[in-house]
Amino acid sequence: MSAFPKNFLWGGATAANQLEGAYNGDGKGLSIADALPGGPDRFKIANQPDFDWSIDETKYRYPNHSGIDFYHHYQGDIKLFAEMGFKCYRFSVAWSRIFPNGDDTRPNEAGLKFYDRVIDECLKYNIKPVITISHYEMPLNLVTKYGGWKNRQLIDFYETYARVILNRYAARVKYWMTFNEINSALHFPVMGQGLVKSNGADKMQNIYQAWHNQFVAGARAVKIAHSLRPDLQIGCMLLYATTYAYDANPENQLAALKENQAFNHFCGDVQVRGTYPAYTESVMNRYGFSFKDLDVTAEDLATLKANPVDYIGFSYYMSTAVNVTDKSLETANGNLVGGVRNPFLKASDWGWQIDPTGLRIALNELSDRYQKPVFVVENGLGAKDVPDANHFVQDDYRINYLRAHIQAIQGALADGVDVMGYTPWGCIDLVSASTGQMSKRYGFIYVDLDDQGNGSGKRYKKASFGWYKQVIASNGERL
Ligand code: BGP
Repeated sequence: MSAFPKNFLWGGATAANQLEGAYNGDGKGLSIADALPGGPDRFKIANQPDFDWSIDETKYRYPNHSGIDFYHHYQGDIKLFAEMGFKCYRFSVAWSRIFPNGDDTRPNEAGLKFYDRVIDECLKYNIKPVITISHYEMPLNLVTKYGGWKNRQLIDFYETYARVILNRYAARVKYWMTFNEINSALHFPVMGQGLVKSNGADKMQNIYQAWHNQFVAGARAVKIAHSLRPDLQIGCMLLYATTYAYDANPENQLAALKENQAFNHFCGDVQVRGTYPAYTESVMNRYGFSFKDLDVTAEDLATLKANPVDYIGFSYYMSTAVNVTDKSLETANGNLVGGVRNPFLKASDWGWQIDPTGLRIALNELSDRYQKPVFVVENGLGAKDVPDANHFVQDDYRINYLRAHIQAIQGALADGVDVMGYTPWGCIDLVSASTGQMSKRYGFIYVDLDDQGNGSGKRYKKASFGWYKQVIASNGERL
């Protein structure tokens, strides 16, 4: 018998701004992602004091503008997902396709129709859509005119947007998430909160205010979702980087615990438990402010309390290690977080430390902490694939990575964790969030485009395509 439950949600994950293209098509407005230049320095550039958000094609490249043109290829792409046997497909709705400026009085019908078509295409193959309401792409106007998520007005704009898409799609879509990797703002607030140095990211209080506003907005979406359809499942989405103490030195253990609180758990604690955790004040004091300094109303707190999320969605790519007692240790790169290099682990080409056991630990930690189902909604290996003359990629390195992580999920299931599903990231090659380039690939499907935008855009199955198909067909038996 397979270790995986019969209804386990095998699938894949993408985000609108990283694959759709058609960035200004059919009435879509600009999003913050559209205004970020491509290239590994994209966040650094956005944090310069004179960065002005106007798109300057003569100065920068914007690979997200064309993405992999999923906007015009979704039928063929979803057909390939169906061929792999996907039970679900996690994608995001681009807020700026629905409300081009974020503060419009009416939604853009052409944008709504696009997702009607995507959803119907999934349902045609019995693929359950899993929708992220906001994945790193708020309308740019909400940043330039309102200053991003530190402004309370965004709560109402998000609520209006969430109500529109929930009303439209709830009958066909059971699984939702409020904000992608909400906690990533601790280190990189630009994509999720619309905050850069010039509009407030230099002050931690603004990041916490923005989070509070997002928590309330998310809770309002949960309320709408449940009033429309009581069996609808709406989760939070965390960037989870399992965090170890480097060694048994109690100082390092305490530092790791505090790092876990501040990064891995704070946002989840509020969204799942509906209240701010006891350590809130201690975290905020570390940054020189107090919870009392935030704009928080009694009504906000009641909204949070009454509308916790149903499950915990999270991304998992790597783990980190904390050492505060030895300053000479080598630091590590990572998915927006770093830490020190862990001598027991190998790293990807981008320095992300590969740790399948860390996923089993993450699943247990989240499940124990919240007593709710958990959903691995992102995982994968970013690699520089080299296709042969027939455009075939023998990506055994990716298969090995995914196999080990699926085995870790198997382990967690045996530990008693309620795991809903597994949607590896970038199931089709797309533009990388951190590098803004095509060459960091995650997919089972190779897309013939390079960092300069050259190539046919054609799709080719990699070796991992056939492998994942067999994994799903055997419900995780044949790895
Ligand atoms: C997560 C994001 C995704 C995605 C992924 C891989 O942080 O939710 O949007 O891109 O990581 O990261 P990258 O593309 O930087 O390799």
